[in-house]
Amino acid sequence: MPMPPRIQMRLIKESLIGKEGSERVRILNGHLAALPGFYQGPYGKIRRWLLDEIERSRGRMRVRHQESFAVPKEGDRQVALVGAPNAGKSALLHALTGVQVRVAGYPFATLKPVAGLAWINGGGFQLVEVPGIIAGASEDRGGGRALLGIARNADQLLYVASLGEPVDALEEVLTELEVAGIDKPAGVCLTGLDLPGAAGRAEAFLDAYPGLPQRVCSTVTGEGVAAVSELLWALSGLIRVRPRQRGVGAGAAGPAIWTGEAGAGDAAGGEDRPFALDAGAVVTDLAARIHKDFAARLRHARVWGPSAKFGGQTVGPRHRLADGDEVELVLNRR
Ligand SMILES: Nc1nc2c(ncn2[C@@H]2O[C@H](COP(=O)(O)OP(=O)(O)OP(=O)(O)O)[C@@H](O)[C@H]2O)c(=O)[nH]1
Ligand SMILES: [Mg+2]
Repeated sequence: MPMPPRIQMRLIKESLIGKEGSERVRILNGHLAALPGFYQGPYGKIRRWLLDEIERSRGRMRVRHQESFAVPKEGDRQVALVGAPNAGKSALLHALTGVQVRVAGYPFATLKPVAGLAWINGGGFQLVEVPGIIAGASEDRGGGRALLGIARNADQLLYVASLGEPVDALEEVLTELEVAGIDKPAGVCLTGLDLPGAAGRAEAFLDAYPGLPQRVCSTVTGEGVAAVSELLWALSGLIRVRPRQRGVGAGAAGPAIWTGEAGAGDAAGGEDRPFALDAGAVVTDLAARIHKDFAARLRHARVWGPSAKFGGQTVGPRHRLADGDEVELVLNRR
């Protein structure tokens, strides 16, 4: 004689209190086996709930049992997108990189890190969505240690918070990273600029976190997304250097002059595509970046821009470049 469904559901829930992981799944499977074989009505409902709960418990197990989520680095900088559940991290990742991810109006839609590559001013930024950080993450709550490990491994952080969520949601996340001792160049992206009352709410965030550079955007309309890219660039400390355009090529007898024509080097994508280099980079670093042979063939360079004393100054391979420079490389012929 089966129990009334409501009582059965209550007993099932009671039996699950404090049970996690494989033990929880085992108990759920036990209930499933003991359930009267109705697929409709109240017992059908319990059956579906049990099946869903098994799925959810397995999902949480995958997160918890993963010791490390290290994402191999690509590009010039790896950026961890860190925030509370439902902050808009996936939507932002999609807006910045075009990568297809699950965007959903419920928390914990993302359970594993997801990465995408964004090109900003000629620099490759690998954005990694860290699944939602909850209070207690630094003590491994919700598999928090592995999640925080992603942020620890990244070069810079972008905190993500929604203008539709309480201002405190971000506070919890910041606290967990602080407790975990993670300190990187960081900024904040507030999503939901299209929501009613967003401007006023953005001010409340600004007041609450004055120490962090903040940008607001809408992943729905795209407004403000470009400014978020610029923030990532500013946090990176990279400099951008352009190949100098020339009207005429070098004579066949003279040295080869690289002016950035498409096809001149493996990495030269277009006519005046900038190259992103680490601050402190010298002319040889630029040459090596453009083509693997160029550093060895480099004779000297001519520079226009902030690092040059005058436009077209001839400089040696060890000349230190600056953001906004234009450079012409003079190479020995092969
Ligand atoms: N109106 C509006 N909604 C947004 C914006 N950005 C994200 N959302 C919505 O916010 C919800 C959560 O977005 P997600 O990108 O899935 O959030 P998440 O931080 O990845 O969430 P988890 O992976 O579950 O931690 C979804 O319903 C999105 O459609 C925005 O700029 N404007
Ligand atoms: Mg997500």
